Amino acid sequence: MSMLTIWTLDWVPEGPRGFVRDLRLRWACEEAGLDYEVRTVAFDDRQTNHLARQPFGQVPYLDDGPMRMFESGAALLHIARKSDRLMPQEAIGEAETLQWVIAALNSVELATLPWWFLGMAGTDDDRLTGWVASRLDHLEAVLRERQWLAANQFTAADLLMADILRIPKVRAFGARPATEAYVSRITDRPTFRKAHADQLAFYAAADECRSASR
Ligand SMILES: N[C@@H](CCC(=O)N[C@@H](CS)C(=O)NCC(=O)O)C(=O)O
Repeated sequence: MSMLTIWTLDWVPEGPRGFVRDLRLRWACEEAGLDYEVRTVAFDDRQTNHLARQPFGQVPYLDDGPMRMFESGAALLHIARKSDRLMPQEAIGEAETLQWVIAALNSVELATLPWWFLGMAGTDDDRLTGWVASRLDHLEAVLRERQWLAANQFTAADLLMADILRIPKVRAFGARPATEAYVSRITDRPTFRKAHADQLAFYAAADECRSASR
């Protein structure tokens, strides 16, 4: 099996550290027990320096032998297909996992990300806040009834949903005990802790390179 290569930015400011989405892929590889390396593209001219690989000038993107992918959700599913620790191989479990991966991206992050972004810019919008509250309340009702989203086991869907929900502003928004227990349980996994620590260490080392070269 070829070594997976996860591409990310060679440096980012403090704010996004621990949240750059290469973490989703590092974490998935850790869960699946797959070998991977992390390679970088320059932060400084990121808008244009890798458009051939990621048409929006973003990261992460993934190489798997001759295969090239962008979008963290797509790359996560690609990795997940390699291991039943992330995606059950039987049809119903696989369908449930796919469904909840798309729900995480398209029903939860679709609301939380612009809400977070507008909040950072100081232009909160009450309608958006209400929409986020509604999505999180519905999810809370689901998580009150079960430990995992799909197939009665931890899957790529939990990895992704927890990664979306662990954003501090989302986590602090209202009391949703089942959701909080879910996020805590999942981010307590040694695989998450390793991927997270590795990303922080990677950018700490990048600070040193950057200050030495300036
Ligand atoms: N939908 C994309 C979003 C990727 C994304 O937001 N990447 C951020 C890092 S986590 C980025 O590259 N930001 C730099 C920029 O947009 O200039 C995915 O999930 O892969």
